Amino acid sequence: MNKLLFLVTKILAVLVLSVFISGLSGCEETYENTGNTDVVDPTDTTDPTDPTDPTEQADPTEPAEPTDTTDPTEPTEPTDPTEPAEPTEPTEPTEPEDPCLAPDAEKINSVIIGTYNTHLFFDKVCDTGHCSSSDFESVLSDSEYNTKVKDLADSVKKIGADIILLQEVEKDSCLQDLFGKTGTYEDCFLGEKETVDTAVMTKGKITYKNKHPEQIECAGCDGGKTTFSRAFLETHIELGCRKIIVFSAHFKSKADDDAQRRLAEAAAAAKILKKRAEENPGALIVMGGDLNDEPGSDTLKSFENDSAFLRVAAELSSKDQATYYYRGDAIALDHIFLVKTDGGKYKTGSAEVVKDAPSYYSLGSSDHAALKATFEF
Ligand SMILES: [Ca+2]
Repeated sequence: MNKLLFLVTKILAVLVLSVFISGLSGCEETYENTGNTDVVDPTDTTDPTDPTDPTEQADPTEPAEPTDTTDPTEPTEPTDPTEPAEPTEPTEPTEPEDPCLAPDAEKINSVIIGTYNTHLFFDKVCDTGHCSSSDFESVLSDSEYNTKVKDLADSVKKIGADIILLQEVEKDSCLQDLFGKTGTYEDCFLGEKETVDTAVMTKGKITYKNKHPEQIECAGCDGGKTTFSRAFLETHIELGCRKIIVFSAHFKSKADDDAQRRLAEAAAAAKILKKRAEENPGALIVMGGDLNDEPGSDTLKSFENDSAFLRVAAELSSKDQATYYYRGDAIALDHIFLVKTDGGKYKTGSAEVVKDAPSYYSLGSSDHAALKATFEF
């Protein structure tokens, strides 16, 4: 009985071992045939690597069948007309639009324009090489320069213009310091040409600048030509959805006089202003500055005798027009002219000389008073 039990146990052990050995062989084949989980018959003698074998299940190098998991019912159809190819085109919507072109754009109804001769607004460097007390250029100490900048900023704030036209500014750094100290403007430009120059500070944005360095007609000059003595500074300004063209002028001084040149400057300026009005009938066009001559003079007649222009201070008494005190007389040397267009008009009664006191004809550290006026659209 024990012998029989031993024999049966032995036969079973042989069978188990046989099954175990054939199992090991199947793992190898299954591994080689990646993706095919069928159990390989251990008795099958067919070479699994033979590609001609019709019983071959899956070539591991053939990716088509097992890797294709695309579900044909998935909504990846690209021909759907509702699938928007349009929104990917960003050029149209991102194009910057001028907000002033919108029907409900807020436009300003009026603007204040002023002019102010800053009086020899020099810095701390001797740029001409001639800076003695008898020379034109002076050199300021640190504290003198800081005082000058602060004083001019106070004066400019007192004038309270949206656009201020300046004269006698030496350098762009001077203008930048005044611009920063004043703190109420958004753009500025210096018409650099001579030792001291014309400039503009404005709210809004300057879109065009022209210093007018060109030759101008001068009947009384040698060769019949001359130039503006300082830049006849033209700037185009966008402010409150309005187009405003301003000119800052500083004609030839009567000290070391050259009346012919001053006359030529006035005639050339009038010509340029009328041309701009033709080209920009919808713009407000204003010229202001130190024209170094009085109402009724030959210089001023270039504008006063032409119906294209309006001298805004003409409605004031001669005393109230005065911006300068010269040898016992209060005289008007600083002027603002409107160039008549459909783009804007002078607000009657708004012209005002800004000065330190009624009996004074100057403002702050300058030897000139300022002039300002309001224009309506
Ligand atoms: Ca200097």
